[in-house]
Amino acid sequence: MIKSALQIAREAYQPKLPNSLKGSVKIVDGAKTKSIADQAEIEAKFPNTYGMPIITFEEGEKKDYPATGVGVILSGGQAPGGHNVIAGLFDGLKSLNADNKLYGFMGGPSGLTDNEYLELTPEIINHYRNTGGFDIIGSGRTKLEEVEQYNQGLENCKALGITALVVIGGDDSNTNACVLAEYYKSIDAGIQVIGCPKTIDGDLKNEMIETSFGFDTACKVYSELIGNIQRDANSAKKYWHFIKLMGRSASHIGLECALQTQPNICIISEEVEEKKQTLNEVVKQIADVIAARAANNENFGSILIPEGLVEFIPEMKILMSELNDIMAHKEAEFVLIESKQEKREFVAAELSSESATVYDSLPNDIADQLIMDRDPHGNVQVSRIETEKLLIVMVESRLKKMRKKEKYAGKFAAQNHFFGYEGRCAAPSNFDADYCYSLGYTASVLISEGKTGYMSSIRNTTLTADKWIAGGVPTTMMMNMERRHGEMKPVIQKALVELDAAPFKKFASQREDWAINTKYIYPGPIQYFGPSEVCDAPTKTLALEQGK
Ligand code: FBP
Repeated sequence: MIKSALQIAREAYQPKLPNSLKGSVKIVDGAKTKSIADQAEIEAKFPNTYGMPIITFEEGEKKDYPATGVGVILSGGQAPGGHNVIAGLFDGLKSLNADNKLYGFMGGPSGLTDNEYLELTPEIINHYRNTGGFDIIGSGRTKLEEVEQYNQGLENCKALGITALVVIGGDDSNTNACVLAEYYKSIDAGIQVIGCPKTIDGDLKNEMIETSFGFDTACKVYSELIGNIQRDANSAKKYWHFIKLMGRSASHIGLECALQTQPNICIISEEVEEKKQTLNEVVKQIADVIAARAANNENFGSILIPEGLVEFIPEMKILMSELNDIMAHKEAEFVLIESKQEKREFVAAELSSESATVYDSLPNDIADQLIMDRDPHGNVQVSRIETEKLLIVMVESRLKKMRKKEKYAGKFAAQNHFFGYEGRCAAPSNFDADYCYSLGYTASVLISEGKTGYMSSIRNTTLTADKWIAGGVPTTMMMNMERRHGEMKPVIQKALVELDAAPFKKFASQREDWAINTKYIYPGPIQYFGPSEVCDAPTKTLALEQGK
């Protein structure tokens, strides 16, 4: 493989570890835990893994550990730093016993059931240290949730001498990992299961999981791109840039990028829902800022739009939930229809009259995108809905009406962008490189101590890495009961943007100024070498959440 000079220099980077992981480790048990809600139901579903204590590590005495095999799985969308979780896990396992073996299951969770694996050697691992991507073993979105899959996985693990699995995934994958841990424990299978918190979306976080890995790097990449676009906008002074950002339902990415770049507008879906704003109200809010800037002769600007926005607009939420039901229950009839127009007519006839009116009012492209294939959870794939284009069309039409009423006298030309895939496989920032390596290393310690049903946890992440607190948190602790596919299920609670927390408050206190007065920040590219304040800083979200 031909490598760039940066890649070669980056390979030599030694990720920083918390002090407690630098030598032999002692496990310290904290108080017993309970789930964040629905305690009785969650305890009944997880009799073997509920209530376990939070674990922290301290420096300890050297111990001998028997050699074993461990399997690792990458699950879901890519996030910068996945390779470093595997490198940290590998180095941790080898430091415990040089004969330990690490197997990567290929292409996501299906690798476990299909018995597709690769033994990870030092040569392979070295090649991927501090690189972005999940290509070392690949990832996938197959869900492990059937007993037959668990038993097949068990058989495959036994044949390889594997006694522990590490699942690197988001909230759903970690929920499934915990169900697997519970099942293996209930049948005394001799396989531990440990999770690692991954997702650029930033929505897998709580008191014990301060951030999911990849969020830091992805936001820094998007912020660099937004900054570049803002500088272009401020130079040419002729375009409004509508920028949709990945992140699924939650607006964490949008909020973080807004804090880093100070755009003219950033829509936060959670606020739209809280205020019960209609689509027309969101459009009005944007058009009013455009008109106000035009009055100052500034016919340009930047607008950040979270990809999940449409799900939070009340009338669209109802429409999408009705569409999900129609797609689930009428799939057999629906797939036989060939033309897009007939498909639209078919679903429109099945909708309630209110939702049919909303559906009919949408441009055809958007109406088509709303009835595309669902994801494995039966939901609309929000990354494929071109909300940024929908808003441009609607804003343009509103501005025309405002012009007639002499409430707008500017020029409007728009460019649309969607940033998502650009940031998911970027070379991890120092923060993500260190955080991920520590998460993987932590998983190796949890395994050596016989733990199962835990997630690797690294806290105090706004301090320097040597002061980070490493340990394990029982996954059941993060769960509540939610309706999925018409049934109540135990799941890790997704973290949405909290409107009363410091990151949103900081944004809300400044956005009116940013809207009218051009106060753009141009963050520039991620720096890997140089002063710590430039290279190692965590996200603004994390810093504000921790009172920094
Ligand atoms: P995960 O939740 O699996 O980490 O994936 C995050 C994400 O990048 C979302 O932001 C986005 O909506 C989705 O994946 C896109 O999925 P796909 O990679 O299947 O297009």
